[in-house]
Amino acid sequence: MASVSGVSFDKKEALSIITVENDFATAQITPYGASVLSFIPKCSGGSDLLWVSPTAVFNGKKPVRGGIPICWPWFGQNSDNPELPAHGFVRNLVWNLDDVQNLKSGATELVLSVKSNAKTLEMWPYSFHLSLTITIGKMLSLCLTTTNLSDQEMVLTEAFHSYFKVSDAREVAVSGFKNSLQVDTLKRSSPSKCLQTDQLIFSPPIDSVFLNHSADVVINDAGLLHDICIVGKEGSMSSVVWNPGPETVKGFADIPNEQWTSFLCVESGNVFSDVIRLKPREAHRLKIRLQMV
Ligand code: TA6
Repeated sequence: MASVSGVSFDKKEALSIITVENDFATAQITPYGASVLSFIPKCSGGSDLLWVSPTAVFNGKKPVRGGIPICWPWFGQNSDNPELPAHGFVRNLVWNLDDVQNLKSGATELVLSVKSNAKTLEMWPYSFHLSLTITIGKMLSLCLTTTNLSDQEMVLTEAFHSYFKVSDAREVAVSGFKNSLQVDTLKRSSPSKCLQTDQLIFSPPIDSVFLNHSADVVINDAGLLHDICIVGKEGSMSSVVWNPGPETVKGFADIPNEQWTSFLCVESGNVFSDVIRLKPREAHRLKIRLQMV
């Protein structure tokens, strides 16, 4: 691939790292899982929108803890076979970098893709093509396109599992959930509730799925003096809010115990009952735009 100004290639342990620097932002992406690891808008004074654990592993054997891993073609445990990897298998695959270009706007666009092979067909019996278009501009835009190349209907769930850097997960205000159906997965026995208020009141741990939810979400972080906005979503009917809190974090080898306050996952996609059904040759696009204001 011809070199593109502002785009450089490096390695961190076993992983390739692509660094993009343009007039709007600096970003880092690894083809391992097509995960965006860093997005620092020029206007942020050097603050990263995303969080990566200081003890994340870059050995290519497990997803990097942080950034934006892609959960696909199932979110959480596979309901038919709990032995299969949680959150699907594409976050553990090295994606192909199909294209990198600087757009007329000054933004930089990367396209990465992955397709079915003998190993994926053993775990999930559908031929597919999956591509991720990443646009680094004033906003970070991600568009995940699933194409069903099999001759059967494909049923899947998916999410951008975004880890946002926050000043303190106990102090941020998260809004945009009015009228969505909250499923509190930490209290499986309790009924789901319809959130009447815009603002989510919580104290970690939290692991909640919001169904019937396509609205913008704002994380108001008074400590970092900015808002993180997830705006203009397309093809997304669910959100997930997750933070392990002070006890559950101890079970994560790649998160230092005291670091649970430093991030909040607010994920966008289609999970639980919000499944995507694709007929042969049909495609689905899941799109998000992230911005710091
Ligand atoms: O999205 C929330 C969640 O599914 C939690 O239940 C949780 O444990 C987490 O994602 C992290 O999952 P992982 O497989 O990356 O360790």
